[in-house]
Amino acid sequence: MKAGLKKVLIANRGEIALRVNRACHELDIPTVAIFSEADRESLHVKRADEAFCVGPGPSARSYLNVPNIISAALISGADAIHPGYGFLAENARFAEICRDHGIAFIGPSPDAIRAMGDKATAKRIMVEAKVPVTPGTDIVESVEEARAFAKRAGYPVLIKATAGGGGKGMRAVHAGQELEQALSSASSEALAAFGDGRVYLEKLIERPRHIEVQVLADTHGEVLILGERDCSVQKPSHQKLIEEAPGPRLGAEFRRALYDVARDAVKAVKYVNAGTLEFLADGDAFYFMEMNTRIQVEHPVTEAIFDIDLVKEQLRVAAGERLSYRQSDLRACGHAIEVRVNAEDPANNFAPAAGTLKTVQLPGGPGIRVDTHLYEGASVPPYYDSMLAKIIAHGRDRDEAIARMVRALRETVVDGVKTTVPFCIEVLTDPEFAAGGVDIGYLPRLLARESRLEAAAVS
Ligand code: MV4
Repeated sequence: MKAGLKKVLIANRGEIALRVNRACHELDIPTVAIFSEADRESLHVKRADEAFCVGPGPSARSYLNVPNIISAALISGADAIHPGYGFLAENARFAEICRDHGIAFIGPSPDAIRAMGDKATAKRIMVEAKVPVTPGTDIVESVEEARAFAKRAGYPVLIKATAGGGGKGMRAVHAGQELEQALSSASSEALAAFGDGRVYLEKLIERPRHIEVQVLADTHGEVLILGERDCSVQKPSHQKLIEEAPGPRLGAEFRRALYDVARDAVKAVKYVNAGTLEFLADGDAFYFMEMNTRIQVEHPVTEAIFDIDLVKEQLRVAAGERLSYRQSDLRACGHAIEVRVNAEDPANNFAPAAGTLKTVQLPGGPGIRVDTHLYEGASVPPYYDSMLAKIIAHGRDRDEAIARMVRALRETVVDGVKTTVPFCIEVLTDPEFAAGGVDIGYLPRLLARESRLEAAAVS
């Protein structure tokens, strides 16, 4: 079935640009790539039907260069832009500019992006929709207000920047005497990073899991809940390293409640296209954290267990068509795990590494999907994020998915830069991970344990 889009400009690079290109070509839609001067030789440029250079290496001058990207769309006659993730994907103003130029932004409305981008506003909307949120305040205007909440809720509390998300501008506060200083430093950090220093407070949930729900909605009122992913294995910098679907060791009751809430949330935001609701899970309770208004890096684990192509559905929705599934058509099957292969050194705080790739041997075989722009001889420019590949393992159950992933990681050879592959093998073969249901402190604890062992070995 052909989605009613004439031509799609892909406003991104790397594996996600290739991912979008594949969905377009399966639907017979011609594609336009954009690239920076550092990406001339990239696969996403070769695979697209046309390509435009939009500026020099640094993202600010190329992949974030709105006038050049819009010009490329207009010159090529593209009637839609897929933003991928990162870059302009959650920029409400960019979505508006697309619309004002008669170009469909493949994502939700500018209003939904804007509302969810402001974390305090998002929470307010969710409270209104009876979605459970972490006990907390709206924007705090004074230290007294913050102190009153902390007294009521009890320490520890967490200061969050409303313009933040993903952990930027966050401060945990364990006692009253730290509060004033933490408020002012969180606020200055947020002001410097986002141009918005407004902060709010929440009760700090200790040792939660990160559980997120994939949703998909069309312009005809159909809402699909595509299960959950557990993304608790995150680096101390809040970047995800390993994600899986379904979430291990969650009860049927928990899931039912979570999906009901997710449906209410989607309707409250009048959300259209693909999105993700992030929750903190604490035992039987869960609390809305934020909503990501884009396709996410880890979407393939959901695709694996539901046997669905989320990006093709995004294209259909953007063309005003109906989703090709109903909720009753969808049944999760088996278990999927994704590992991010990053050009970074886990032993050195995951410091990113740039360079030229020598040997590249990617895994395959039963249950393995590899999404990557890597090839032998490719350069890894210093300008962009360090993700080189995603390996996704699907099995009948979690044990089979883990066994397939470990086997696939052992097949993987990437020479020329340090990668996260050996470290991910360690995690996947760790009995604590194998047991399932680790919390967000798991990876930082593992790293601390390893650096202690390291220190003991050299002393
Ligand atoms: C929290 C929390 C504990 N309690 N909120 C991290 C990024 C941003 N999305 C919100 N985050 C957190 N919010 C309350 N009230 C702990 C985190 C958090 C976290 C959440 C998910 C995955 C990894 C994390 C690592 C550190 C902190």
